[in-house]
Amino acid sequence: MIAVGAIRNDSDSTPARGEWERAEAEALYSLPFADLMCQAQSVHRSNFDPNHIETASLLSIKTGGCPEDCAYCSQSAHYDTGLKATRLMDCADVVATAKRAKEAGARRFCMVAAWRSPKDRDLDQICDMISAVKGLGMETCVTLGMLTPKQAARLFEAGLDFYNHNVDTSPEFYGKIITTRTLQDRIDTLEYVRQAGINVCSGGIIGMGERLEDRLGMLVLLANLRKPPESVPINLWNEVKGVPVNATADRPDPIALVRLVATARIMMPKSVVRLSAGRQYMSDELQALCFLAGANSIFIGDVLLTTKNPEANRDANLLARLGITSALCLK
Ligand code: SAM
Ligand code: DTB
Ligand code: SF4
Repeated sequence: MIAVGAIRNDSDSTPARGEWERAEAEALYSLPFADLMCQAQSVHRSNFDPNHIETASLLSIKTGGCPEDCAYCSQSAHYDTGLKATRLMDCADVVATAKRAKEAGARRFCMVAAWRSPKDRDLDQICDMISAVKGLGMETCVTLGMLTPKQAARLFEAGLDFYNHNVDTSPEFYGKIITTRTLQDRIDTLEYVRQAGINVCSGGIIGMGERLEDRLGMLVLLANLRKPPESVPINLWNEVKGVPVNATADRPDPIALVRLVATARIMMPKSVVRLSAGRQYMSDELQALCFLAGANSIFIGDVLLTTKNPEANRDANLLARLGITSALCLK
């Protein structure tokens, strides 16, 4: 078992502070809006080009029938969501989809499997997919569930750039959302990924009925990892029918989302913060405020995995009006 923040002196210098207290996160989050935005924008400008965002595209390479019980997810076999489970896609089909995503403006291609953890024989196919997608000149990301250190090393050898594995929520709320694997299981996988030399992508979801303390607790957890993740996806829960979250969730106040993004930016200054699921519910103005607050990555494409994303033209149009550059082009 690996403790959160157990090893602080790794070889690369970590500019993030790494020892955030929940009260500090609360104090930042509660600043007058203009002060919070000013601080977030200043941190953002010191670390990134504020007029550029990263574009990533998702593909569900193995959909549904998942043995985990994540209470928000359409793909869990524990709930009747009406989703048809599929087998692992062929490598050629994955590469053809990646090629189309590249042509549509995606720089990174994220291949996602609804698994608790990959079987070693599946990993052969996954490694082939990673090498082939990398061969197209795209950055690669996979999300396959929990890994062993050996599996992480194999993915690194195949040329994997990023591994996505979310902490999802705060330590306190976690047990209300997932019972089939622990938060520590997830933290262990993140550490194996880090030790293998792969960049870490980890974030979570808001809008599942959690409290503000849980949202900030999630940011504290991420910022205090041995090294903060290189990518931090912030997902707004995308509604799916038939899962337990349905009954409890209220969509978060838009200003609360902007405050959370700004707080994430300040707490993890070097991380790319991705405005992930849930953009379909957001106005252009809300997304613009999130970019001002320091979000600098989005998923593009009309679908995420099983739910909707804004259409390509709407995204291209928004970015053009904001003068934000990306690999996404206006059709
Ligand atoms: N099975 C793998 C795992 O859980 O690590 C990978 C796939 S899972 C779909 C990846 C992440 O997507 C989850 O950890 C969760 O944060 C996010 N996610 C899943 N369903 C979502 C939904 N309905 N709305 C927003 N985010 C969601
Ligand atoms: C992440 O944090 N968000 C992506 C990616 N990592 C794998 C997934 C979003 C899924 C949204 C729900 C769906 O489309 O099924
Ligand atoms: Fe399975 Fe991942 Fe969905 Fe959880 S989030 S049910 S592990 S696909």
